[in-house]
Amino acid sequence: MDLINEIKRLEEEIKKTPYNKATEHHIGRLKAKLARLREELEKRRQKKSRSKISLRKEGDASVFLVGFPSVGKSTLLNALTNAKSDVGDYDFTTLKPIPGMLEYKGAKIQIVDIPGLIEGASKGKGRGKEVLSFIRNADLIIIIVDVFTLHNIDVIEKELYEAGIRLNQKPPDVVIRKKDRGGINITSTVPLSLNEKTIVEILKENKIHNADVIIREDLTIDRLIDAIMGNRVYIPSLTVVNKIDIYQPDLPSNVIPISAEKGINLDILKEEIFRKLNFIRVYLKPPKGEVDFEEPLIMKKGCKVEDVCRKLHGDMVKKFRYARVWGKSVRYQGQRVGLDHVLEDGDILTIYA
Ligand SMILES: Nc1nc2c(ncn2[C@@H]2O[C@H](COP(=O)(O)OP(=O)(O)O)[C@@H](O)[C@H]2O)c(=O)[nH]1
Ligand SMILES: [Mg+2]
Repeated sequence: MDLINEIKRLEEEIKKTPYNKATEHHIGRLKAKLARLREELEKRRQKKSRSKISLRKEGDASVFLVGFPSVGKSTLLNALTNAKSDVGDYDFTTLKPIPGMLEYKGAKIQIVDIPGLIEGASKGKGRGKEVLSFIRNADLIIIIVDVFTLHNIDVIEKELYEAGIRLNQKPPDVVIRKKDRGGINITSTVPLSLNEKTIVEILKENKIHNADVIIREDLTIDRLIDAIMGNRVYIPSLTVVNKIDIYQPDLPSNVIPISAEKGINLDILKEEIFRKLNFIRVYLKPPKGEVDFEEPLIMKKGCKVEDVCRKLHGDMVKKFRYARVWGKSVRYQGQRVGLDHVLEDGDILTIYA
């Protein structure tokens, strides 16, 4: 049977089968097979069309605006950055990403207007596959719809999911070590809802017959398959509803209502972008000089003094003697710390080398 029909058949069977303890392993096997066939289809298609979309990433992070035509992507890009993207451009066939730079709290954040996304993209409609594989390069995805098309939030999320893009998820905490013999050995550090038979069947469906498997979360069938396939990307995302100047529908609490044209809530959006990227600002103070409040170093939450040293200079770590910190991360101001010290937003740092 040809691949596309077999995929359809599996999708239908999965939909029809009720999920319970007795059917769990059966569904597991079907889903694993489906994932494998989709992968195969994907590979065949990729041979035909390599993505020709390209972009020079610049700044501390790249944020992609993902939405259907006419929702206001170009308008938002122009409002947030120095870019001049054509508003009301009805040529929806262009695939050229248009970048602009947003400077916020000392961070340089590249915002990219991604045109050309249409429904059915993940199934290969238009040049949807190319667009979706390009979106995998984002550091943050902003899903954008307007007040008339709220239902498209689900549609876009589904397209991204089908393309192997996981939003606001951590990668599954699973290690699979393949071996030559010995069968499948499952160790878990937490109680699992899935039974062992299901896990084994899913692995076997993916031609893994001998392996040590270490599972550190109570995962679902889908996340186990994600772990096995290994080619998923995990990207944070925000959802924005544009054109609230026209009217204000009831909105779920996790979306940001804005008007790109009238400039409503854009400050909130910028702050959310900064927060979602896990950025913190670290201000440097030379041992005998003044604090540089103009240009903070943009680091990630959880970063250590050592990470700052690496960012500043390759051999700073070797020359490092100690550092002093003023700010939220220390108990008393000017505290002496080592390379392992974890910094927080707004900290002032002096490094003694
Ligand atoms: N009322 C209103 N119209 C907007 C807003 N943002 C964009 N538009 C309009 O919506 C249309 C499509 O905008 P555009 O930025 O080209 O959308 P794109 O296709 O997603 O890039 C244009 O006519 C814009 O003027 C907004 O916040 N409010
Ligand atoms: Mg546009």
